[in-house]
Amino acid sequence: MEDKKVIFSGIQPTGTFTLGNYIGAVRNWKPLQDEYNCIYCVVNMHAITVRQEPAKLRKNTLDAYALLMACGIDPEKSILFIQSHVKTHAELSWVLSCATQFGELSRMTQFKDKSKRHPDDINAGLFTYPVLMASDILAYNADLVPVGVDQKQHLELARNIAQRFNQRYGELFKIPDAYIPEVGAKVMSLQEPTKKMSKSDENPNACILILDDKDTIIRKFKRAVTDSESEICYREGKDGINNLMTIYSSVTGKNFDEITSEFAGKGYGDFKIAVGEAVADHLAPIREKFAEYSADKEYLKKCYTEGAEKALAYSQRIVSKAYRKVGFVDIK
Ligand code: AQP
Repeated sequence: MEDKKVIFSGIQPTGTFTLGNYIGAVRNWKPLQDEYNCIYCVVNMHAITVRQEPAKLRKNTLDAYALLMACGIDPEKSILFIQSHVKTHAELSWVLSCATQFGELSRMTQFKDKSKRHPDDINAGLFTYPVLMASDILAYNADLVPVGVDQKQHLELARNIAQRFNQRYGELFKIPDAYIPEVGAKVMSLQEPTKKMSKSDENPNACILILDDKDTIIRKFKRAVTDSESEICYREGKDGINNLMTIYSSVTGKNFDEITSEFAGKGYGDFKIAVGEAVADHLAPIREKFAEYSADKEYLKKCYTEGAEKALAYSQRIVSKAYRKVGFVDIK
């Protein structure tokens, strides 16, 4: 790979990506491919921190891979792979977990949220999830990590782990920076706009999936929870409208003042339909490309096999150094 800065990011195959995953993270991955060495991953090992049905996980993983390609990730330009194909992630994760404190992991809000949502399965993997995420990033010595704002806390922990390792054993890891978009870093649920939009939300009207058809998208936006006022402007307390403005701004490129002028004198109903149409039109080409890529199983297999080979070769160098630094004996 050329001597450019390195980007790493991943997405869980826990279902079809939401508009939140797309606006907050994945849409930003494509333009970065020209300027950086990009390494993108379907993080299926993270997905099993919440119970998954094996056949569904397998399908969701391949769909997520095809969806990333449909979102413009080019496996010729970037390293695009499936996490469980590359053993270095789990290997480094063990080493880094011995450089992570129980107290640090206990403070992670995602752990607290997911433990509440799955009280019958608060497994150790859910607790150590951020260590595996740190390994994903540090195994490639990534400079930048494009994520939604909800992942900022995990990224800060990855930085702390890297610093601690370097202090203990000598310089090895780069300290990665977050790359968070200005607009759309957190897309909220359409039904509870104080909560983030999430793939695993049980209410299907709460999130737009990027493979939803136009009618479904418009119907969900029409049902979006707003407030009892009528003015379309971005203001504290107007969580529902703020969220719709954020989404509309992300897909049209218009700023909040322009949106307020465009809809002056119009009602929430008109605005919701306009947002729905803009989103549906924006996502239509992704749906078409997804149908193409997911139908060509041989091509997909070739891409993820080559992606895994490149990812392994790349990360092996760094993980071997980490093994040596902690005092593990070389085999050759
Ligand atoms: N609502 C959101 N707004 C902005 N960005 C978001 N991301 C997720 N939700 C939003 C970003 O999407 C990337 C991939 O996320 P993930 O699949 O690794 O896990 P997640 O953050 O836990 O996403 P979900 O949709 O909420 O999945 P489930 O329901 O399975 O837990 C990340 O960069 C994230 O910031």
